Amino acid sequence: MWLLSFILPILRLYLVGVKVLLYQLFNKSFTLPVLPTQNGRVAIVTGGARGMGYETARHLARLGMHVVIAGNSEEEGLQAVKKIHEEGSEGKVEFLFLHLCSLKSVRQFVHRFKARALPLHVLVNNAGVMLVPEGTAEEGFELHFGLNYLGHFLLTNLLLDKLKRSGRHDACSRVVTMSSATHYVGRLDMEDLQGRSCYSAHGAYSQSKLALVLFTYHLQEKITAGGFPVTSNAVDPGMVDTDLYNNLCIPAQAAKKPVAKMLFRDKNARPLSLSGHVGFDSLPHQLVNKSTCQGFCFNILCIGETGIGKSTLMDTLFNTNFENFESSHFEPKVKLRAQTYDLQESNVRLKLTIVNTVGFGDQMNKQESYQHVVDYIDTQFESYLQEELKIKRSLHNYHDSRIHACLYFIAPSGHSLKSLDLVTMKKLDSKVNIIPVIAKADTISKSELHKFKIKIMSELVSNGVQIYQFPTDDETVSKINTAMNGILPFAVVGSSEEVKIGNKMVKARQYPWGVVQVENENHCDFVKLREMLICVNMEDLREQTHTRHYELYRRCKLEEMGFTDTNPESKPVSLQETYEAKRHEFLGDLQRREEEMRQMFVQRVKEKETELKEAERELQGKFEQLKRLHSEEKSKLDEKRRSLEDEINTFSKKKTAAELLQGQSFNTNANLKKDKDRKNSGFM
Ligand SMILES: Nc1nc2c(ncn2[C@@H]2O[C@H](COP(=O)(O)OP(=O)(O)OP(=O)(O)O)[C@@H](O)[C@H]2O)c(=O)[nH]1
Ligand SMILES: [Mg+2]
Repeated sequence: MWLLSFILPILRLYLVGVKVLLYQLFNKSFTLPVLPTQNGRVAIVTGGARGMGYETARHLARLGMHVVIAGNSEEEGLQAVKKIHEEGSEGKVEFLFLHLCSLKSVRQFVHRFKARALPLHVLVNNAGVMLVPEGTAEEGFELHFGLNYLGHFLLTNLLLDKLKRSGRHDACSRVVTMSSATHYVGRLDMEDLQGRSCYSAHGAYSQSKLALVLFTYHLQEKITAGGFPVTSNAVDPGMVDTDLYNNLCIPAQAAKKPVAKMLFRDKNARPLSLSGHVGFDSLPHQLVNKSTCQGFCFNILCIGETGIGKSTLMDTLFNTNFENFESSHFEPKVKLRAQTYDLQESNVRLKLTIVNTVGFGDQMNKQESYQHVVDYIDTQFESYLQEELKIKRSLHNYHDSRIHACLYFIAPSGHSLKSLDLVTMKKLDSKVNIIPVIAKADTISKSELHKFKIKIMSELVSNGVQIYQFPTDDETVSKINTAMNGILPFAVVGSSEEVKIGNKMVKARQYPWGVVQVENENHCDFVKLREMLICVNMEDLREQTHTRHYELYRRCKLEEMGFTDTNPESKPVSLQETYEAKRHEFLGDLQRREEEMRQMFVQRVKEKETELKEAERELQGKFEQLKRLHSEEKSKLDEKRRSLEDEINTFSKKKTAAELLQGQSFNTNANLKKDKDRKNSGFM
């Protein structure tokens, strides 16, 4: 009997072990999925200083989590912390002492952790012992049962309030308990849980793992009943090459190395073992570091009529107060106002640009409303293209102003989309990622909102408007993104006010009849929008902008400039060939135009020559006529002169004769006087 209860657990355990081994050998090997970053979240990993615990802590830290390694060897723990830091992990890592063999130590650990006032999002119950010789924990419990199960049971229960408070319904906190396939063969001996009547290390180990699985299920039931944002999970890691297997029987120990080799090789690659650490496992990390160092940029365009709640939503989304200017309804045309802010969360820097449409929809001519938006988006693409085409490019420090996400604010009319909404979205859907949102969703009832959403989506589909679809090809986010694609457009509420609900201050809008909580998913879709836009799909939005929208702009622009990838016979042409062809075409064109100009010049010269000759002839005629007139005039004058000269001659002659006559008569008179005087003197 004693022998049976000693041997049976051994047989069962090794049988399960062989089964797991065969399963792992003949099934696809595990590849680590790409996980979203976990900045600002906190995890505790028990036994995180080595083995699976260390790998878990390391990966969580890489994802940006603040990781607390809980372990019973300070030296080992601090070394693990140092190693993770040296890898340049994103998150903070620290060590806290925890001896799971002592329930007192568990309480002290929880006390110390709670004193830090940190939230707790993930608790990994990883630490454990396997097949250790008979021994007891501090309070006298059998070692497997005490450490593997009771220690974690107490730890989880003492931290449960923290986990409940830190979780959100869209991002639950988690308890992850490391179990094992051996729980299938575990037997709970309720009469003798400590195995005192007949100790079997194998039986005790299987029992502790079964207890953990039962606890996990029970905890999940309790959480579900209470509606808390926490999940309780049990994990079977399968066969892992760690020190935990050091207590296996000797034949199993001997088989460990070759089995590990078989299990952990990549089936497609030619294996080449490295004799030491080379370091290329840090490649993904180098990429993360580089990106973090450079910082990120994200540009949001808010399109919506004046006063629809654009600025309030932006403030609520980023939990800050951006510079806001109230717009007037009398803008003659739509203006786009861009403001850039440098934000920082953990060690990630984000250059955020918010572009607002000022006066959108206020013009009589609605084309005036959307055309400026289209032009703005194109201008940003053009600037990027110009930078790309420069010989000396500086794209690494170029401020990329291309719009990554366009939040289109739909008025909460409950009726249908306005024609301006449809036209604008249609004009923009090939240029930008459009995410439609129903603004001020607190002003519309729940049933109306439901119908309104359906109406909007059917109108978008029937008008062929392509809005942004959250990507579903990445399996880590496909589930959530598929669900979110189904509830578009998001009905959002924004508020800068905080209202006290219970003992917490929350963002809300307060009305005489009640309070609308912005972050309550029963009240509006704000949390979903924030999650989708910022936490899950920000990188995809950036990528789609570059690979889809900008690519389309670039292609059209280059085609406009005459560049093509293929010639008319659909054969590929290189840039050099295109350049040569263009140059040839240009030179031919130049030559033709030169010839045309030359001929035109000759023609004009001839025309001018004829004109000149004509003018010369005319002038000659005029000259001849003038000459004739002149000679006629001259001969007339000569005639006149001659007659005048004759007259003068005649006159002179007459004058001379007259003078002569006058002279003679004077002389006669003088003689007569002299005679008279003489006579007179003779008488005296
Ligand atoms: N009921 C309700 N009111 C809101 C909401 N969001 C904003 N408001 C109010 O609407 C008014 C206008 O909000 P803004 O955020 O300035 O709107 P805007 O679109 O930025 O306005 P302009 O920039 O001037 O075009 C303010 O009184 C806000 O308090 C909401 O979700 N629900
Ligand atoms: Mg505003």
